[in-house]
Amino acid sequence: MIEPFQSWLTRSAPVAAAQTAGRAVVALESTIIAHGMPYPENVRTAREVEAVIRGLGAEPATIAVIGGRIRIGLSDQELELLGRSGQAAKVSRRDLPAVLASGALGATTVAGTMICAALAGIEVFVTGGIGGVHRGAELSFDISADLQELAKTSVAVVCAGAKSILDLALTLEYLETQGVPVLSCGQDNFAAFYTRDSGLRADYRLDDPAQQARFIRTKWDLGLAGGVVLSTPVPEAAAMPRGEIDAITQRALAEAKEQGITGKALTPFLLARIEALTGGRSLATNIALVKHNAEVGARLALAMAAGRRGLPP
Ligand code: PSU
Ligand code: MN
Repeated sequence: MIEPFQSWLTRSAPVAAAQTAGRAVVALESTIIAHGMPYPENVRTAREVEAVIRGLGAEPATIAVIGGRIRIGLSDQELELLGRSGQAAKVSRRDLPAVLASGALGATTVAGTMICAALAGIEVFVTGGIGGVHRGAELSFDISADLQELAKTSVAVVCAGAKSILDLALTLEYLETQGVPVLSCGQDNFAAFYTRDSGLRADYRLDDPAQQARFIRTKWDLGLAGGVVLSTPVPEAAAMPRGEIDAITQRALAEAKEQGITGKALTPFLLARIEALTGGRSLATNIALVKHNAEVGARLALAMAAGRRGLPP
């Protein structure tokens, strides 16, 4: 039977071929391209991240909404369009029907990408840093829809922790309440995006992709729907000094408050201000961490695919 959602989904030829062959596929988001980094670094990074994944033997599937279709796997020209247009909507769960039905251009967030990846049967998704509980959320109620999506949609999300503009302790509390396991690879603690160590322990440390895959498969085999976070720290050489990034983040947060920036505009504003205030160094860190996440994600996807085929991982 063809499910109704299938008519909204279009896979690129390489992604369709990889899935038919049971090969490893890694989903990638597009908000990071359209709203998370400036042009042309955004498009260059998107292509480099895809190349990292291909180099390890998995197939990248960058996801966006284009021309009234959820597109799974984009061409170079489509990556350019998203990175350059400045017009793409930021598409989370609530926005997906509007942007699809209208035929507008949409860049999917972590939440939006998880929904589309799950519809397309892709189990592993790589981003930079997930959204989370914003600082001062007790007054603003600003909690990223990414966390609710992790609670219900069964996709493994590989990240360098949650973005350090957030309240990371409250983000982990929220994930615990929602039953979302937080795995860490390469260290015991949850990563802090621009820096390696949040000072907060992840739930389980699993460095080996086969072990990560076994954990995730066990969760889903039990019918425990929902995502898994796999955190891995930015490579040492690319990490920002903790004190400096903390001070700059405080400043960017104060500017956002002064200028009344809230809602979906807040995270892109903060990332752009931090980039300006660090003279571009935070962008280099962001690029390095996404590429590293792509390596970890590709290895996980290969282990998941091997497990599906019943091979020793
Ligand atoms: N990771 C990055 N840069 C980004 C994002 C993640 O390195 O821009 C995006 C993701 O799409 C994530 C979004 O879902 O930031 C969070 O936005 P908000 O806080 O409005 O939920
Ligand atoms: Mn928000």
